[in-house]
Formats: sequence, C-alpha cells, structure tokens
Amino acid sequence: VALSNPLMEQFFVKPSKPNTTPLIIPDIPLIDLSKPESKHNLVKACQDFGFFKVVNHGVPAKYITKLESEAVKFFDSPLSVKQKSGPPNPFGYGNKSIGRNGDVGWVEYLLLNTKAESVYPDNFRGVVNDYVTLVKNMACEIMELLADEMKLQPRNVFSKLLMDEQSDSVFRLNHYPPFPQFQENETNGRKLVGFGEHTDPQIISVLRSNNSSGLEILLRDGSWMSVPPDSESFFVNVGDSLQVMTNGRFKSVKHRVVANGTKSRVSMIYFGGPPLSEKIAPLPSLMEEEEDSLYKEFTWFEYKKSAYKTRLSDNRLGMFEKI
Ligand code: GA4
Repeated sequence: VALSNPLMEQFFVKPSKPNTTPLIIPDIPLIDLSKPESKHNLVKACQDFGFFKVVNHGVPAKYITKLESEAVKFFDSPLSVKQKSGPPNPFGYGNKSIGRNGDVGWVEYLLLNTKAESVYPDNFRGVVNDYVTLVKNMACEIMELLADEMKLQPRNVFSKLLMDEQSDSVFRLNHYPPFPQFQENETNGRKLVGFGEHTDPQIISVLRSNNSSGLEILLRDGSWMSVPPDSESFFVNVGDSLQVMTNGRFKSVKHRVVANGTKSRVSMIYFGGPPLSEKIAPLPSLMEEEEDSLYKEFTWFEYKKSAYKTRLSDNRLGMFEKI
C-alpha cells in the first residue's frame, strides 16, 4: 500500500514550493520547420523558454512508429530479460534508479550510445540508427537556423559538433509504467515523480513521446507548466552547453516528468552532445565588445565528469560560473 510504505515516499514530489500554479499560462512556442521565417521565433523561444515544439519536421512517421513498437515490446518483456541489457552505467537498461547518486523515479529506461560500435539489445540497432540519423539531421537544421538568425559564421558552428564523428551524443528510451495504487487514490493527490527535475547537460535534446501527458517545464515565475502531449511533434530543449556557448542568452530549461499513473508513457530522446575534447565556451562572434564570459573554461569531458557526481536536481552549471 503506497502510503503506509515509507519506501514509496521517495517517489513523490516534495511539496517544497508553495507556488505551483502558473500566474499566466504561456503558449508553448511552436516552430514550423517548413517555414524559414520561423528562425526569428526559434531564437526567441530559446531565449525566453529554452523550450519549443516542432511541427512539419520532416521525420517520416514510420520510423517513429517502428522504434516505438520495438520499445513497447522490450519494456513488455520479463524483468529478467530486460536486466540482461543492464546495468545502465554507462549504457543499458535501468529501472527506478537514475544516475549514480541515489536519484529514483517511477521509470524504466534504456540508455544507448549513438556511436557505431556500441552494443544494443536485439532488434534495436537498425531502428535506433535510422531514427537517430533523422532526428540528428533535424536538430542540425534547427541549430543552423539559430546560427543564421544570430548572424553567426560559419552557419554550422553548432551543428558541426553534433555531426562530428566523435560527437558524444546519447539516446534514451523511457517507459513510465502505470502506478498500481493510483486508481485507489492512494497517492493522496500528490504527484508521483517519473523523472525528477533537472536540466540536460548537452547542447540540445529532442524528445518525442506517445500520447500521454507528464512532461512539465519550469517557468520563470517558479511554477511548473504541464506540456500537452502530441505524438506527431517533437519537443526540443536547450541544454547547459548551449546556454554556455551563447553566454547565457539561451536558457537550459529545468524540466521533469510526473508519472500519469493510469497510462503508460513512452518517450524517446536524442541528446546532442559535442566531442569529449571540445572546449565549451561562449562563441567569440556572439560576444559584444567588453562582454565577459559568465563561465570558467571547461571541456565537455570535464563537464560530464562533474555532472555524473551531482544529483539530478543540482545546478550543475553553478560550479562553472564566474563570480
Ligand atoms: C540528464 C539528461 C540525460 O537523460 C542523461 C542523464 C544522466 C543519466 O540518467 O545517467 C544523468 C542526468 C542526465 C544529469 C546528471 C547526472 C547524469 C543522471 C544524473 C544524476 C543521460 C545525461 O546525460 O544527463
């Protein structure tokens, strides 16, 4: 029984912040990739929210459906079978435990390396490769539109990092299973944490989920906004590295997933990261005269190493901010 079991307590959102209803519920920025004039809105979305929704993205539905059905099949298989693809450090199947420092969530997942030589569970290699190639191309198109609109030269300043053979990108399949006690209202109106609040360390993240709610983003006023599901669109968020490369102009948005309880949520996320040796620093062509970097110098390897020592909700960039 949920409430009488203290072990279950760790799966609920801690009611720390009193203000949880947004004062104004903003519209999620909508970017139509078939319209080049969306460039302007794209930059604005990265500055104001660090988050937007992409339509007319050009990724054919069949690649998405194929991967989703492989994912559903995998998560439906017996735990003992899934565990053969674990543990998740650095890559593989994980269940309820996230990262290395005690974070938990009502979630099971497959964390995969996008490099060619990596090991995948049965049937996943081809479908994941196809999907990642398409989504990576879309992410690069977005990054080039951003560079264009910001008049950055060359226009592939960002996208070349994702296209690099050494790009340290990650792919993740998440399954948020139904919560058995939910119907009996034993959650007492409290929110069950699927994936706790955090920012993504990479440059850019591209998420697709099935038709179930759960994703929430943190607004500037400190309230959480629930993102209505849309299985035909992609949701994109700015990561910590892009915040640094734009010297804080773009915001790495805090987000979380609240488990819906009654319906399974399946999401697939491409995290576009730079090569390990890449220096993460504000782009010189973007800096105004006299403008100083807000951050100490670091490589992606250094950032990643330090990120893995943190808890999910920690402010990971904090340690690299100049005071
Ligand atoms: C968040 C973004 C990606 O899912 C991820 C996550 C990683 C993990 O699940 O192992 C981390 C998390 C993420 C941020 C801080 C560290 C590392 C768990 C954690 C506590 C794969 C990533 O790159 O960073």
